[in-house]
Amino acid sequence: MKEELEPAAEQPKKGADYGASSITALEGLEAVRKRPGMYIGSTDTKGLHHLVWEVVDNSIDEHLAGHCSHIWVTIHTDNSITVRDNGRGIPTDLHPKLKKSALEVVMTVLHAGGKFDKDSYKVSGGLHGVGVSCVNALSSNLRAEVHRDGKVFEQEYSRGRPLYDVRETGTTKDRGTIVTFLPDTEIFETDEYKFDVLAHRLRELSFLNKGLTLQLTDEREKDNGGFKTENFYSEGGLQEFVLWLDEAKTKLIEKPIYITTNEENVDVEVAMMYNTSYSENIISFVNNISTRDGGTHVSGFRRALTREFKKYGDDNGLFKKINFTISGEDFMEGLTAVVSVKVPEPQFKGQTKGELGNSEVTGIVSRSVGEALKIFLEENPNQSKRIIEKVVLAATARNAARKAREMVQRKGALTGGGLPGKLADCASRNPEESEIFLVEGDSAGGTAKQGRNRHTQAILPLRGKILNVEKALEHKIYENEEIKNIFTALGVSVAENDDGHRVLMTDKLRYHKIVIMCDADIDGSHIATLILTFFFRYMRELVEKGHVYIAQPPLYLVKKGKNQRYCWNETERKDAQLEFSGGDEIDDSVKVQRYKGLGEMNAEQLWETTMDPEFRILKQVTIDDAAEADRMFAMLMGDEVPPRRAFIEANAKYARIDA
Ligand code: 0RA
Repeated sequence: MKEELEPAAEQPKKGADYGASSITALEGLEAVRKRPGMYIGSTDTKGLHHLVWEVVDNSIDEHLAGHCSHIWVTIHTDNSITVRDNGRGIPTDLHPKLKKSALEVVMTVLHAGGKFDKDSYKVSGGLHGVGVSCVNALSSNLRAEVHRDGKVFEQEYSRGRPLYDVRETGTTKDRGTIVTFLPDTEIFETDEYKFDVLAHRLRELSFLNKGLTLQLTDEREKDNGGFKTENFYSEGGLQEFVLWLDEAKTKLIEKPIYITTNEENVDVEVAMMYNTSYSENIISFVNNISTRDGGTHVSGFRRALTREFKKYGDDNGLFKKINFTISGEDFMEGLTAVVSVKVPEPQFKGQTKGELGNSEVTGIVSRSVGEALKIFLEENPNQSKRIIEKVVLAATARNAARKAREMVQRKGALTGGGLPGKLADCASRNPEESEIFLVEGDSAGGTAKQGRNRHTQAILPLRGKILNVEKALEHKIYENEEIKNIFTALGVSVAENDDGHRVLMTDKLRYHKIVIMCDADIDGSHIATLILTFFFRYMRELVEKGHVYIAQPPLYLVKKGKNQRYCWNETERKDAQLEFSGGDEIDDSVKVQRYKGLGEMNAEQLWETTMDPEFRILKQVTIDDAAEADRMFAMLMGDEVPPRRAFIEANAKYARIDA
């Protein structure tokens, strides 16, 4: 989960005619600069990173066409980026109609990139794929260098306009394309590249394109004498992807079930793994692009999985003892799968275009997965039994959970919608203006009750550490006092549809802002993480809709004479201390109060700093990458200790421990 909002990407219309004049090219690039959001989604940090993916996508296409084995990405100190590949190099010969170097055309005409090479199997970039010319238009400076036919060529551009004609600068034994660009600060709200964001996607690309080496270097950071560098390479492709996703989970079967086929020009690659957890984690890609809402490829996968395991269980009498139905969802508990298809002409559906629409893909995936599963089931009777036993357990647990839920929900209804006794509700009945603070501990809860705006702010104190839902069976969750209180206070309930899928009923949600408010110490962070784990696993929809926030209480109060200021970090504290001592040296008799607990503030202070909508800082919780979030929650809250230890050791340097 991240704390950023991501607007839906709008897609440009398929662009300029290839025979168009150079005037049209400039107009095209002007259009990109006028409405950048239309082309790259947004001009925030997401759009900034998108520029890198546009260029990398072209190199990946070279890999898919069988001509490129390495891609190097470098972040320079000025936040410019270089993407280098060892592909064929962008052609530099004269374009017959435009009388210009093909390189210049690729760099200055919208959507020109792939049109030189119609026969090659070009599939990447289905969703973005607006072309490297967009990156050029949105860069204050871009330099392209091509190594091809033993020669080096170059051209530079400013905001998309060539600074000189393509020129030959020397000879070379290499092959490939080098693009260096500096994002235009007139366009982008931020210019800072994040190593982790780039690393995450490059790792994903290495799993999706086995055999391709991707290297990321950050010249802003020194590491062991050199620059910080990470290499991504996967021999096993999706098999290694699922093992990486499941790093913190306990395996139920020995190794991933792996499927690759090609039918009707559609490449299907699937890897799946069962673990002992209770969650399902299916992620999917079309032409290397994540389809977060699934689509026909995922439907085909689910259909085959349910069909083959159900048949196997029935044929071998493994469902005999149970007196309730097994539903589709039960086969997905503890399943981690990556479904990746390469489709020549993908159709993306849905508001955020995150869903594959091509109907022919359902049958293709269903057939290939079905056949592979038949073979697995035949050849691995012991592991197959283990999976079916897990399915039966999931069905049993689902029935127990339903009973527990019905009990709780009926009771709630009988006591007249009975809100929890601990809840100090707000007066407003308009969810849009109403907020609920989930507060760590009764004492801070008391302070918050005194300090709040009674009209719009409700307070629900939570007792100490809530249940770790990562390790608990579902019915335990509905029986847990604190969690029951959260459900009833929010007015949210759970129902089950025909295939056993749990659906969160949010139409009666009583507050549009749900604010987690914990102490600024280690225990507080732990409690916030427990609450977030609960929301991620059981109320994910509320997170996805942007209803969940984390309050940010101040860490310090700096006082001198009549001056006093709340500070949220070290820099602010030092600045305040310096300012109050007249801009000279820090005067240590300057009083600094360190807040660790919410309880150290009185009601007025808590209101002023943390609850007052005019002044407070709230962090909105969003899910940037569900698979990454799943991995992280399993790592932090799950059964396996060694991965957690490794994670803590690797990240200890970022932690600040002050007693
Ligand atoms: C057009 C045609 C060909 C390759 C490329 C573009 C190309 C573009 C980029 C962008 C980054 N790296 C790239 N590598 C190649 C085909 C060239 C041929 O047929 O030889």
